[in-house]
Amino acid sequence: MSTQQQSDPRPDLRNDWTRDEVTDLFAMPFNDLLFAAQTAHRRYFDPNEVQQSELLSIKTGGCPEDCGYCSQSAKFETGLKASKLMEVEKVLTEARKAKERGATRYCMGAAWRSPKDRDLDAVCAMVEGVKDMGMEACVTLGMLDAMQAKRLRDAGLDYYNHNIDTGREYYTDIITTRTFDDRIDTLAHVRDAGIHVCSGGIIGMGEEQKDRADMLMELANLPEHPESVPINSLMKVGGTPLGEVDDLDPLEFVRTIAVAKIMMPASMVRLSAGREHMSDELQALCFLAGANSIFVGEKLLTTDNPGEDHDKALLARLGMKPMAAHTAAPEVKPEHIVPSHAAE
Ligand code: SAM
Ligand code: DTB
Ligand code: SF4
Repeated sequence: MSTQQQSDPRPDLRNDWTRDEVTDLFAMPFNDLLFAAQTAHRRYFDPNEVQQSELLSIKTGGCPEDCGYCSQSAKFETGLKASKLMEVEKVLTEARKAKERGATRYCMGAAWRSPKDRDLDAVCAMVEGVKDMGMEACVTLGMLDAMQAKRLRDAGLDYYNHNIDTGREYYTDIITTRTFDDRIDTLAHVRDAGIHVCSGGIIGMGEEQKDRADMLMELANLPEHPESVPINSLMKVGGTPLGEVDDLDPLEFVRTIAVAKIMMPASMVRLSAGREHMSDELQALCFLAGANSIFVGEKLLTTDNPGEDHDKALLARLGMKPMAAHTAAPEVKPEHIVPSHAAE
């Protein structure tokens, strides 16, 4: 056997998923699906570790986009008070508190369609300040062009969050002010600049299972898998078009996490928005399905999150520990390296 054959350590990272294959994953018996997802997860990660990020809305509300789920769109009456971009020092004071609470990554979100150049100066200063504290920095600012992505990279940005939100076909039911391909273009600029990609979507927006399958297929078939895949459960916001949508079966949410992990096993799958309304038992199932990253703290951007005390107790009950900060892609664990022909 040649060294070449033996040394392909990540034969399960595919970018050629078909809709039929993903449909078949969703159709698996629940126990088989969770077993497959947990097995895939253990090839790359310690199953008892969870990465913790904290979020801050650095520019809230008044957004010109019409994302049908969002409290911050100026198109809907949600009762949210809009505010302008926070001062750099105020953001860094909040970041310091997050670090003391145990966050290893600080994520700053702005309700923009895309950032203006003078705003980007301030955001770059925030990124530099967060990095100086020894945390990873993540921002989500809307659409970026290639130059803006390079500026953020030069400031030391580790991750850029930009969600595709749902499948390509359902996208136009949710957002009309930009296209699905606009999102894909920004992801390419982020990747080309050398920033880690954080991209996922929202479950429970009235979509069908095929839309969830399409969303995961789009993410997994990008030239490289996003390093971080946030799966949000819709936080229903009164006044938005999705404020009264029917609840989705929570086990279907778990299924979506499991399918994401099987398709993108080396990626961190983030159990994102919606934990506030989930039981501890449901969250435990999400971890079993391969989620290994959460947002901590009392607030997400504008909606509630379980808070420090509850999360500490939950992780203690599950014997889970915080993951140390690291930005490199995980290597497959040595005991799991298989000759490439064995994966065919
Ligand atoms: N304006 C930027 C953008 O859209 O890319 C950044 C901020 S935006 C609030 C970040 C992401 O949060 C969205 O892409 C969406 O996936 C998620 N999100 C927003 N509102 C949500 C809600 N009500 N429930 C669940 N996820 C939500
Ligand atoms: C992501 O996928 N989820 C986070 C983060 N990326 C920026 C945001 C969730 C927002 C939930 C609604 C709110 O708090 O406004
Ligand atoms: Fe604006 Fe982002 Fe909310 Fe869409 S999700 S309305 S782009 S803040």
